[in-house]
Amino acid sequence: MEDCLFCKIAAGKIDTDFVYSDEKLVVFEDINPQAPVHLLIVPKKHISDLNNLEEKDNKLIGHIYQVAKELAAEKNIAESGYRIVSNCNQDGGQTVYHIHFHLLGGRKLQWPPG
Ligand code: IU
Repeated sequence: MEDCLFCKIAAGKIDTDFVYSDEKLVVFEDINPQAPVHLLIVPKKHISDLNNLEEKDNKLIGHIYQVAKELAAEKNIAESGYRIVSNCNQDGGQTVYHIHFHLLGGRKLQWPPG
């Protein structure tokens, strides 16, 4: 996807400090953090949103949660708690149409979300 911002970031075409990266995904700090810890976990594969997730992506999604868990421990929020969020479409608050997972923590998060 040539015009996709997160594809470009994941491919290293836009200068970005990665907190973590491997062959399947990259992780970087959200440009507009909503919590003391706010990381974006972004697969290298272009999937526009959760509605377009396929069965063959299940292993990737499992890997994303494993990496999220490890990063939460590294950021010292594993014990206090944290949240993984993937917004889908307009009502879900999605603004970037390349699937991603917000890892939020470092403060008491409200529920229900706004
Ligand atoms: P959303 O769930 O699609 O709204 O999440 C997109 C996030 O990407 C949002 O939190 C933005 O602050 C963030 N972001 C970014 O980190 N860097 C960018 O260049 C852009 C958006 I555009």
